[in-house]
Amino acid sequence: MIRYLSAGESHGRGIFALLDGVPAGLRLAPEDINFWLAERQKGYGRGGRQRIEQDEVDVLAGLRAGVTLGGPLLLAVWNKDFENWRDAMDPWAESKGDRAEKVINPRPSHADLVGVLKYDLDDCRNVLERASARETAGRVAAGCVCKKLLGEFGGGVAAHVVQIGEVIADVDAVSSEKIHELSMASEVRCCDETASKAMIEAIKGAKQDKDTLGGVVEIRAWGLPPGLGTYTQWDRKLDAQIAQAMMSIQAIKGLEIGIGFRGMDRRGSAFHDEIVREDDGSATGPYKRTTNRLGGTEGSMTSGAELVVRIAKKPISTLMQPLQTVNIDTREPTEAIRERSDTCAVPALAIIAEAALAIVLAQFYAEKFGGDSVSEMKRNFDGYVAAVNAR
Ligand code: EPS
Repeated sequence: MIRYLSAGESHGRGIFALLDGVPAGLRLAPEDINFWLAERQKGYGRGGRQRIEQDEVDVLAGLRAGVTLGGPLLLAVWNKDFENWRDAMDPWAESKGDRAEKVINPRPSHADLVGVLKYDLDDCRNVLERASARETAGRVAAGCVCKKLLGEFGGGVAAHVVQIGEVIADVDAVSSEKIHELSMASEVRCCDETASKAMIEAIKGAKQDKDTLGGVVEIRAWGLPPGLGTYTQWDRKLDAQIAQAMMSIQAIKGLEIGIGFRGMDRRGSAFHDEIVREDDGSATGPYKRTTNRLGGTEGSMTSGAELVVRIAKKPISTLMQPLQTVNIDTREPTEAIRERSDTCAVPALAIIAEAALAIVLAQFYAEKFGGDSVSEMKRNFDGYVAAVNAR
């Protein structure tokens, strides 16, 4: 079973990802991870922090000569900004007890307020450091390992931005294999050129107005055999695990699989995907669908069709025109803290969500095909695909 856990604060020493259960024999190169870490830092609408960081992975355990050993992988992404925050964030330094240094004006919509109540803290910094989306650097590092594993079985994952604020892209005709190429040519990671320009204008406008913007990202995965996941138990359902992975990304407020909410004005006859048989011997099996409104899952298992997931990210809660809040010391009304932040981080979400989906899919591959070594998994995968194609 592949498990992902992370540790680390936004301005602490670094972000650490523990990826347990990766099979032995998976070949990795630094660029498999570093390329995507750098991509995560890009995107129009990012703030000053990304000029400080140059994220790179440091593999602390589980890898020898570029090949996984089968033990836990421990991945570190060191925070360069820690040096600027050493006084505030050093694990051993005496707290100065300086009231002015404490964050006591929680931001509406952030974890700040509920976090101090839940953990009995008197400083929102103790919450916001861990609640920060900086954690997603760890998720991307771990997700890149999982993407490499999927690649061993012909599986691919790609994500792109389909909405920022009021601007909605026209991307239904974009083939999944083209998503990386097209979205990387766009500063907002959107495959629709016209929409890209409008999105950039929208972000500029929001920044000028000291405001922030959210949006929607679509993630697609292809080359998946039918039958990953199960209908037999609630916590092993693929749809449920996808939702868990996606909704645990900071600031995500909505998710749909396939046409989801957008399809609810249709009758069943215009919604369900009809079944045909095409004997092409591929890993996705001989039974195809004439449409893909269900987004690649039936009964919470992959159907062999492309997996299509959309997630909605709310606008960032740190505003340069602060919203009303309450000072947790004086209990008086005040303005929320105004920390340096991003205007829009939806382009980065594409990279993060792609990685997060790869982790879930790798978990289900390991579950179905046995997870000790890549070679064993391949034998099991090939046997299963042959059996499915014989049906
Ligand atoms: C974040 C606040 C900002 C973002 C950060 C997430 O950080 P800072 O307070 O240092 O400016 O830049 O995202 C990252 C650091 C990152 O690497 O993605 C937050 O509060 O969630």
